[in-house]
Amino acid sequence: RNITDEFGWDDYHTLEEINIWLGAIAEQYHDKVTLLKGGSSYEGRPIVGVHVSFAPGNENRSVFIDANIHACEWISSAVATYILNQVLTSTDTNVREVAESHDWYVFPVLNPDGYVYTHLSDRTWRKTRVPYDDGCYGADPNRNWDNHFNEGGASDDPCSDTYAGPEAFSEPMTKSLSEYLLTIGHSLEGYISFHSYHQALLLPYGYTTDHLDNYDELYDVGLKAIDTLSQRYGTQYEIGNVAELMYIASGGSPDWVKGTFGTRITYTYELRDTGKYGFLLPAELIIPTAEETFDSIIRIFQEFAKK
Ligand code: ING
Ligand code: ZN
Repeated sequence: RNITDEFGWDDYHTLEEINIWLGAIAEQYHDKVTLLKGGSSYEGRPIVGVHVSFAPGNENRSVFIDANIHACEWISSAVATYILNQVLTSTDTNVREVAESHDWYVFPVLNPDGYVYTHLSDRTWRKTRVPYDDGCYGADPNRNWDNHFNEGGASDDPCSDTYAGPEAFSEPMTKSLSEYLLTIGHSLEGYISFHSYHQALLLPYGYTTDHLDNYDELYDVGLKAIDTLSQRYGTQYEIGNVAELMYIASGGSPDWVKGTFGTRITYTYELRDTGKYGFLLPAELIIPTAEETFDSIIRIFQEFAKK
């Protein structure tokens, strides 16, 4: 029996279930999949991911996918694992073409301490679990990266949900993951980060409304991607850079990746929905959300393959 069938996407999974599944995938596809530790958290949990490679020579067309940097955004890791499964098992020829012409790094849960906390104590917890002043915990791991750190859209208050942290990379999770990224970043063609919720496809930057060097091509391909996304269930997405479409937010992971490596294809998804359920998106919406998102991911890499 195929391990991927036992995992399933009709319910959300615990950190332990996700990590066991990743390990099983690495065993089942041992010639293609390598289990990775991308760093570790304050409470000592590994940040587990996988590297998928179908052919030697694909290294320079690598795509890094991460999710659940924010603990409560459960749909994000469900979509990331769905994508990983499709990359390995889909029999669709268009999917196979994109999947096998790239290397894939997939890290479904960047913030394991926070994720565990959302399962045990507070379903809407967002941040890390590092203890700070006033009995408050955690910095916002998407405000803690060393790129225009705390230059707007972040808080100095440890009790705030967007607390930047005492300094850039104060959080073991962002620090250790950034160190891992430095070892592979030069080879990345794509960096895709999953968040929820807003139904938006976001471009860097968050720290400034200035447009990045390849804004036009990312916007152009992004429009095609959200058109493809809408075709399956009619889900409407917005597109724009973080600072213009959402709000100023400095110290985010996409800004750091773009700023450090210049990664050409850099998108952040704000997945379903637009607020009806918010972070508590019902489990029966995982598969539709994942399907439409995966459709759009394939479109992005098809379009860039033509460029
Ligand atoms: N949204 C993101 C946040 O951290 C974002 C938006 C993306 C900011 C990329 C900066 C960079 O606020 C959610 N929902 O977390
Ligand atoms: Zn988020």
